[in-house]
Amino acid sequence: LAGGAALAADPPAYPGLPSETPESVTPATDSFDYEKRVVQIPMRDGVKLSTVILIPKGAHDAPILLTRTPYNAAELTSHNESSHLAALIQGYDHAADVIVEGGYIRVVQDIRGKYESEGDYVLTRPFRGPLNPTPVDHATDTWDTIDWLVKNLPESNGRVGIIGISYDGFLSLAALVDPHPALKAAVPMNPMVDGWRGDDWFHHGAFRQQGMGYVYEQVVTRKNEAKWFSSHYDDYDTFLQAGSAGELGRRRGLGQSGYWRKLLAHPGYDDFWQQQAMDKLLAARPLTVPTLLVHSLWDAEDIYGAPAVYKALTARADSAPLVRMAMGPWVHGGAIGDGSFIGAIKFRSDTAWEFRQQVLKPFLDEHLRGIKPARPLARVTAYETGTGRWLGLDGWPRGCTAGCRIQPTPLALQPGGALTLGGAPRGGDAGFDEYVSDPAKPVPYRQRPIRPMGYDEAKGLTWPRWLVDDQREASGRTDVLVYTSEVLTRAVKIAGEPVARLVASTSGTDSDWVVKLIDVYPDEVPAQPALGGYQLMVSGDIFRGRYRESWSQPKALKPGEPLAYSFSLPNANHVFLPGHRIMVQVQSSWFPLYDRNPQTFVPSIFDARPQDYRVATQRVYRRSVVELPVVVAE
Ligand code: PG9
Repeated sequence: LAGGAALAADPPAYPGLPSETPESVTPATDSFDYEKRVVQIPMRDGVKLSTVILIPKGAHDAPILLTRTPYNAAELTSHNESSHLAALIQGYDHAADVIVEGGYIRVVQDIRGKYESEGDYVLTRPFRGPLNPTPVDHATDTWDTIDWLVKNLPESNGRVGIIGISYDGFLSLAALVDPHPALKAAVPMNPMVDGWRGDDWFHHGAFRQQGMGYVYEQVVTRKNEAKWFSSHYDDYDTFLQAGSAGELGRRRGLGQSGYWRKLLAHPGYDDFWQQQAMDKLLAARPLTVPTLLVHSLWDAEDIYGAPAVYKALTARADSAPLVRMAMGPWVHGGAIGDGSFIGAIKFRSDTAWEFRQQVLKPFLDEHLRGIKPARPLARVTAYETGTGRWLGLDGWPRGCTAGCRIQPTPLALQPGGALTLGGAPRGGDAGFDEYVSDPAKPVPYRQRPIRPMGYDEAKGLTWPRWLVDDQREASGRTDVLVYTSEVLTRAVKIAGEPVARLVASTSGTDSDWVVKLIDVYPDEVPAQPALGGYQLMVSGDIFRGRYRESWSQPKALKPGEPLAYSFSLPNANHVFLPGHRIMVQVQSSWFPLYDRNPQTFVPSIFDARPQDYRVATQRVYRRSVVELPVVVAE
């Protein structure tokens, strides 16, 4: 013991064999093609935000490209340790090729309360107003940051762009609210826009419970050090065993997260959600900054956001001319990666590279570098899935540049699992198909075992691509209704949001309805055998029955009564090719991505007790249709 005490107070020195570790180390950066500066930028309330600035060596008159993030600026600016800027920024949240080719000064900042920045963190902090009584928000923080950058970077040309994916796409939208005059371009990619209607937290009121781990890690510590833990290899078991999302939250100590308490308090579409929906906020003011929205057609996280903002902004004559949108066949964030395939689905080319070179680069060149594009960028650049070609359109939704229009056309659910496009339902109004929805055996949303949300193919975390999973498993279940068309003899193109118009009853007092629109490949596809009979979902969504009459005031359903449900499915720009068939699947759970509806009306499904979960008999009536936005010649 005495020896140990001496050791602590007076560490031994061995002059004959001194330590090889210096007191501090200075990286040798002479060969680097960039200079890295890490600065603390003061905000108007005195809080300092940590900001990493990467300046190409020898830069002058260089434009600045800013990303604001809660995901660790230091890590996002060191994807690889390298003397080359391109390697450093190879990954989230960069379009490395465009940034390096354009000579941009790349700036990535920790938002307040995260990682090296001071201040408090509030997840998707609302704007100043009833939900945020402080003098600061993401609009003021972006303004203060840009002001500092243009005054303190002599290498810059004074023009700033903001870019980011998902949360950072939301932050790019936030920059548009009272923007700094030096902000000349914004590129919100897959932005989170409305957490209730169809982005991260709910879809039409059904809670996306696999995001609970995100809430925990993101909120309970500044540096995401406390980790959500697994209890089962298969998330299906984890969530089923816990019962309700509320109960799982209790078991994991999630109540320590302020954001979780907000989710529990706001299951419906109340002021909390409406007042922070970015499309609504941006529609209330003229847009003054050229904006390129980027949308992924198979976005597993924010499939609602970008087109909703496009719609809101273009509804204003003063904002519309400044808005552009690109939509591609990508997963969430896929526009910065390899866009030649998603899982088994291959495209004809690297669509993400094409977007970056032909849309993103000229857009940024024009607004940040003053280079006029060879030809003006189309209002909307949309990839047509099925055929595999890019279309330049003058708006969205549009079927073509000229000579066509969109005709809403009913896809009718017919007896015997038939499906017909156009024409009336057969078999009389009273006909229906029936299934039993058992909350003890909810329909898995993908093949089990179902791993958590995560982006690591090498570790089997394939969450981002689940929307292109083969739907064959589901179509074989007795609790999934399946309707299939004849083999198509001519192509059917859709552009826009399909609308599910169900007439359905439940024997319970609450119910979820999932509607999936599927492209069924030919029985055999010799060029890629695994695609023979593949059931590719091109659009699909869930609706929580209690919100049938009002999204903010849930109401019990009348048992056994055929009731009308109408809800939009995500945008598609797809051609069902000759030789393919169209399929619709209807089911009442999509588990464990969405929490189970107990099928008994309770005040909040977060608090449903085990005895509330009851088997229900579901009937889908013949009057039900999926209305397709079919493109027809004029
Ligand atoms: N979809 C993620 C997210 C955005 C906003 C809030 C919470 C989560 C993201 O990828 O950033």
